[in-house]
Amino acid sequence: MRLALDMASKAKGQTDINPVVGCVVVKEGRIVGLGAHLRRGEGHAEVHALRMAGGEAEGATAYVTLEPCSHHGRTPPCCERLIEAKVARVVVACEDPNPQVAGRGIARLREAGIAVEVGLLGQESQLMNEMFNKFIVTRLPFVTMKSAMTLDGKLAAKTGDSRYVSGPQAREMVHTLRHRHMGIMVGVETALIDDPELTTRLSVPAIHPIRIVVDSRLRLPAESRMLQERSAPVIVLTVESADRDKRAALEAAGAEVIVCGSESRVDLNIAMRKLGEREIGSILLEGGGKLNGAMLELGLIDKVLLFIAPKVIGGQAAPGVFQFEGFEKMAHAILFRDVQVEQIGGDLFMSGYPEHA
Ligand code: AOF
Ligand code: ZN
Repeated sequence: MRLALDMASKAKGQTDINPVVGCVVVKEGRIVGLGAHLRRGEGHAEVHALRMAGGEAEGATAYVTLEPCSHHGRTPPCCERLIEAKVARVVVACEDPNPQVAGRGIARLREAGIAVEVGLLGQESQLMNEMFNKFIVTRLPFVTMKSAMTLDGKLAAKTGDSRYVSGPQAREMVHTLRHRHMGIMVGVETALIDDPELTTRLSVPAIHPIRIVVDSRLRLPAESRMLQERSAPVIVLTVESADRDKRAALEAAGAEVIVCGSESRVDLNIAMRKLGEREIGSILLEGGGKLNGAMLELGLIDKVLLFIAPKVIGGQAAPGVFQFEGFEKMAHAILFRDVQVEQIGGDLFMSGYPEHA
């Protein structure tokens, strides 16, 4: 199961809205087949592993990191493949939350007389697919907020300068995070100040996320680097009353403009729903502070990753990492659960999940 999990985790970011899954087939103490799901629409982990095992699968044990599917999706059901291959036993790390599966795969295997055990390294498997687990049930993207701040909670200096808050190791990690999310989202102010490309730049080729800009008044210039750099689509989220000429100019430059509500500001709840409808299953939120604050206040952030640089920049006008109206009592603060801390290069790295009331 450890090997199956390791194989699956290497495919993080490349399976679209599908989960990452690994499978190892073992017969009489030897590994006879290995497989991982590598791309949506292509073979599931079990199919690859069973093909490798061939006739050896008969009487063998299959270790799978996710419940074998029971439905006809883009590919046929894996539980039927396991039954046909006559495996004797299937060890499953965790159930598939997909409402089309949700226990039916396990039940089908047992019906066919196969011994099934569930739960081995289950928590690890669940964590590995936390984005899939949310999207497949809610059809809303899993939002990971990533930011780098100083010890005094600032994203940038009072002049707006932010190159760089964190060190090189932290910045390299950000590109791996971009590879692992389907979309990357920023507020228009960040786009105006930094003019970022928002692509994935690693020392090896990687996948670029769809770029998403929250821009109620369509201030994003059609000449921005994001629109010049065509390696991934650009979506601009705006409101009904946005200027028609600006909209036409952005569309001519290649952006897709999506209307999210009729108020003066983009309705972020509508935005998440519409992005989910486009099957954007995960979003890396890269600020700035106002968008971070608004998303947090609305309970739209699932996970926060924060690099904390051991430095102080000061300045009343220097932007803070979460900007919103705020609460009156410390007792009302938004809490984070399952907090973990480590050191990345010279920076502190914290991850946690905001608790929504
Ligand atoms: C498995 N093994 O390796 C994966 C599973 O459209 P499809 O046919 O690819 O089906 C996608 C669904 O199948 C996905 O939402 C999830 O429930 C399950 N993924 N199941 O048995 C695999 N990737
Ligand atoms: Zn399957």
